[in-house]
Amino acid sequence: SLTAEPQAETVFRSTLPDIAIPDHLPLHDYVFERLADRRDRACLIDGATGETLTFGDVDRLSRRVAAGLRASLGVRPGGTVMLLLPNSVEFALAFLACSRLGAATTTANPLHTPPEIAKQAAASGATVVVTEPAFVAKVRGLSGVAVVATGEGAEGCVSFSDLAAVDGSALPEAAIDVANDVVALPYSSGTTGLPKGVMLSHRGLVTSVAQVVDGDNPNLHLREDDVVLCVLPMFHVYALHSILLCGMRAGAALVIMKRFDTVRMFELVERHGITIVPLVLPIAVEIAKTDAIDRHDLSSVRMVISGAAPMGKELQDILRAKLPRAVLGQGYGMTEAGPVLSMCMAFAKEPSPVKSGACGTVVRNAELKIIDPETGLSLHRNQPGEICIRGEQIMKGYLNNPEATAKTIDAEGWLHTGDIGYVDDDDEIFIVDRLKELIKYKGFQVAPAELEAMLIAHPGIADAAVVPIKDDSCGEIPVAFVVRSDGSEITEDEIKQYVAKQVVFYKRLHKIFFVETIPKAPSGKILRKDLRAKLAAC
Ligand code: 4UV
Repeated sequence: SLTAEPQAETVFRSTLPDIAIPDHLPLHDYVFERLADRRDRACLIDGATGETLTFGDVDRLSRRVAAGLRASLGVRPGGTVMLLLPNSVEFALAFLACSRLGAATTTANPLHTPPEIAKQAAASGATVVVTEPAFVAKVRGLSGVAVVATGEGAEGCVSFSDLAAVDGSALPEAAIDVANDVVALPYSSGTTGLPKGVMLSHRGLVTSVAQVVDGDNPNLHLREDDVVLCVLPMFHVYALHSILLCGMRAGAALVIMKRFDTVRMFELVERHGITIVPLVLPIAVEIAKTDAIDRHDLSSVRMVISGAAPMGKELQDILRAKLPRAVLGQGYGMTEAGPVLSMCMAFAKEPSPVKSGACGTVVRNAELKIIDPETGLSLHRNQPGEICIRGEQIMKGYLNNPEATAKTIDAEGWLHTGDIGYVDDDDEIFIVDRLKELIKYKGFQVAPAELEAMLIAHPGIADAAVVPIKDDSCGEIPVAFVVRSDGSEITEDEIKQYVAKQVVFYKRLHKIFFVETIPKAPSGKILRKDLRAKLAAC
């Protein structure tokens, strides 16, 4: 009736009790909190050379790089530095250095094309780009941006080793407002539209790391004697958070691998006694397929974490058989969520049993609900709906984009993920579909809106829509429906090449379907569900 009380919401919480989370420490002080006990322990190991930095080295060098960025390049509190680096020691040092300065780091895939990089550099307000000599040519043309290059011989660049040679002992302590100052600014398209800067504050990231690795019974139990494989790209929030920051906070050592190679990875596991292997679907598929695994001793591995894209029960079962000594489970993250929403409870210090296909239980110190996307009302257990999360860890918002922020975080502070899932009787979360338009190729984000804008800009194309097709090894691949403009005879290959020239490899279109019209709602919104159904039918 009209006078009824509003219905009570069904809110899900961790099965672990809440813990005290430091709300006053900047991110670098939080990850180095126990430095005094760990100075001489291995922190970062370069997989290629075996070169090892201890926690003491990383602390000292990150102070030096901070002092160098400040003195030579004028990086100040509130500034922004872009990291355009593959996995490397320098990535970690530069990230921590910026945190010390009260500056934000915006991370990008070094394989991005120059226009993709230029867009992010301008939108984020970066005044410095740190990159490798091989990628310097991609950023030369950026105006108002100083370029720092690692390694040797990049002409016209500031050398990273010169920055690291600056005396760090006199670095003034930056006054950091932990609740508001942004420390990481990854780009994500979220539930709709183009990639946007996701503002993660010091307090937000500290909370998210603490939610998984802190407390007497941490949800993700990393120990000081753990050795964590870092092959996932640090420029993506999964590795930045759950490998680099969680690993350092827990006092574990990281073995840094620049690019993935199955046999090389097995060799590193043997050489360094790697215990924790975070991966994504395509790596899991490679491991499941290869016989090489039988020629290596991987018995040191005690935990395999999969995240960033769905991993089916079958693949999980194959992996479990190949790595019988390891606990296998999933984490579920989203850049905007800070990033971790849920983590497998079999990874806890006092583990509880989990089911194949589940992507964990909501992290502690947070609330999760499932809502009916039509009515917005919260749903009970076992009923699929949109997953929403609330807590100190979620993003502050999108940079310079209050409208997009308001569409994602509602007035009550709930972040709407655009993922469809349910919570079962044992509090485990299962993701079953995606409400949002985002496509995930090998765990990388592909924003349909970006490709659609590019397609429509071509004179031979009148209209276009980009949707995913499911794929066993990549998860999803982007394909396009295209309406040719009057008189246009543009071909599938021409369109594929036109896009491929402008975008990083994982955004390339794999198939073009020519159609008469793109189905749209009266509001003009593309009816992506209809297109996905059309693909499923053929
Ligand atoms: O914004 P994003 O690219 O973010 C991520 C983050 C993944 C993380 C982070 C920390 C972890 O410890 C970890 O295990 C994983 O991917 O993409 C967000 C979207 O990716 C899908 C889902 O649609 C998100 O909204 N996604 C992420 N994880 C899973 C997933 C999963 N386990 N299963 C299914 N889909």
